Amino acid sequence: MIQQIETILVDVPTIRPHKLSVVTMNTQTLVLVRIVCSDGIQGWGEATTIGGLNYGDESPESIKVNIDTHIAPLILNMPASQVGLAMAKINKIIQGNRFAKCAIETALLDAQARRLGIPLSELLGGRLRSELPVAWTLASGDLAKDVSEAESMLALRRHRIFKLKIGLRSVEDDVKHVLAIKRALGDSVSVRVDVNQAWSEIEASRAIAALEAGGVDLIEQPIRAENKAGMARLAEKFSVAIMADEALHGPAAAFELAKLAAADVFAVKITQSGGLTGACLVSHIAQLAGISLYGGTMLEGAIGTAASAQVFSTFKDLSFGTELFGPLLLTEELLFEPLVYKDFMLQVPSKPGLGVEIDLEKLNRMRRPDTNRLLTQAKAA
Ligand code: MUC
Ligand code: MG
Repeated sequence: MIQQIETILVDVPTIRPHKLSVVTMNTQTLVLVRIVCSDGIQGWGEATTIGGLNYGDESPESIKVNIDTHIAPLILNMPASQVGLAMAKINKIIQGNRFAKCAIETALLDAQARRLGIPLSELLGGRLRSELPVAWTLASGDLAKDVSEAESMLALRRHRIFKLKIGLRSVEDDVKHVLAIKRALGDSVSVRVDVNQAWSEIEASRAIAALEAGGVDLIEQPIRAENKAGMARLAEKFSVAIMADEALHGPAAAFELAKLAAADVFAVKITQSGGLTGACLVSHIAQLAGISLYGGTMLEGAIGTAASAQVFSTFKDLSFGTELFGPLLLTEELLFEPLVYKDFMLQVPSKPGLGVEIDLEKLNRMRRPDTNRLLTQAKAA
């Protein structure tokens, strides 16, 4: 039985300001969910977003209150091992709230996979790979800093794919900045841009032509998410890959984008997809439509990152790699054993469930005080 559901907010400073066109992040608020089952098994999930309400329409606080008030009561006392049934009840009654649903589904699947003694990937069709390429985002906004950050990542053999956050400055300045970085780093690294919807279609046309000529190999969400026809025109016009991110709100949006041929690549995110099974469905739609896949992030901590890795390990095509670097952007580690990044790859955890163990004492010290309850380590059944 599902006995207890707890939502926890943790504010963690970032290692440096992370500048997106929609917000500059100095802190990330992790939204964690813990589900305790009557057999003593616990599952963890995460519903972290970016910049309060700057990026999406669920904030950390709204996710917490909606889970606590509206979602958790629906599934308390339901059988913990019938994850599909619990999620069907939630999906029937609760509109929207994809991030909150993702955290709940992740925690239920984590608990069930632990119960069965298998990695979570094996409940999703089975992993096809045990490590994932990981991009790093250069978002200091400063050319010299971005180049030296990229060089140190290359020297550490941590990342050789770099995504540049642009869209804050003029199109001309952004293009100059990106091409200077591409020239400095050379042909052996992949340089990509994420515009986070900042350009008009006319600006995008002008900029993409220059970026394509300069060797940039992926253009992420250049224009407003709702302008799907515009995305289709850009994808048709340019040979450089155009990727949908903010436009990709789960399977229905994926189907619509595929019908319109509005992207060459999908940035699949577990939260935006409304959960792990939703993310798998998005990947199946992409596969059928001949759209390539990229494993996206909402800059989650280790739990959301491990959950994403479990999902992305099952994708047939993952030709653009992933950006599962969230925990590396944070100043604090909440796992007993951190996720392993080496040789430009993230190792997909192979222990049961998500394959990660939370340091509860540290979490209790760091959580936003909202309750007098302290977490206690549940005894294994
Ligand atoms: C986004 O739009 O992709 C992912 C990496 C990063 O730096 O920001 C996020 C959000
Ligand atoms: Mg993006």
